Amino acid sequence: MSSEPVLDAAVLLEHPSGSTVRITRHGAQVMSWTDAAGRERLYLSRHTRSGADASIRGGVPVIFPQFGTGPLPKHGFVRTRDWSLVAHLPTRATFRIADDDVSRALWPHRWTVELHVELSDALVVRMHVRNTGDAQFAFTAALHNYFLVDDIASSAIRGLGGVAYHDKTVATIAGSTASDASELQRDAELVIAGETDRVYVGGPRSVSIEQAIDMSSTHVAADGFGDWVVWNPWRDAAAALGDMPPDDYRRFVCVEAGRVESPIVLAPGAEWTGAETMTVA
Ligand code: TA6
Repeated sequence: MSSEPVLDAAVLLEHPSGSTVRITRHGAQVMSWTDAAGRERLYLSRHTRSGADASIRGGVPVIFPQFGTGPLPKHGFVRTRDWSLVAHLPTRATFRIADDDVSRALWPHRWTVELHVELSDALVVRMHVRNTGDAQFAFTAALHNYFLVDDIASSAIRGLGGVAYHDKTVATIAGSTASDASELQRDAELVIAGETDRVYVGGPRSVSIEQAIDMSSTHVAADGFGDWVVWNPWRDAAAALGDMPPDDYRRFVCVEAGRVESPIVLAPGAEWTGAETMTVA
């Protein structure tokens, strides 16, 4: 465990407005985004694991080619690999990873994933997946954003009212599958007050975390993904994670742009792009 995770080695982007972004080559993971007022907008656990096979607890993990659990390692394998930095300018950077012997032993496909990160008035994260082989494949994906909040009790997620979701906590408790648990969010705002693990199927283009930091809100608009995931482990599940201080469940909420419900199918040579644009208001 490290108390000062891999920030030192990170790629730094700086915008004239004063906002900054730090990204590590490990997982091509955005780990910090400060706004023009100098306020951090992303959560990063000070107990995150680091090292060759670790997944970093916080920031923006890149999930590919499997969201959640299944035949592959949970949330796929690119979040635990080192990516190549292929471009780095003051306000943007591009990272790339491709199949290799290790990935093909798990998943026998040929592919590249590029992650473009660009800082302007917004933070834009764009994920391109290309099928470089001669057979089609299917995958799920997400940008697993950990948004920092001053206090989970006084922030709220707006935008998912009227959207159907699968409640993965019910699935866990009842021993049923997630697809058994279809619910509809009736309220315009979701205030997290206990363990929450939901996959919203479809939904709006943008969602906001109201009163996230200093009464300001964090907005995230997604293109190409289609689904949203909202996760907070709350007290007991956070303690069980082992890489998060006990009370930190109060300091973040994951609001993730994902393609979870219906996998993307890519023909040989085809490409898919999923993007998100994050702003402060
Ligand atoms: O995106 C929500 C989720 O799939 C939850 O079910 C929870 O397990 C979380 O991701 C974190 O997963 P991790 O493997 O990073 O501990």
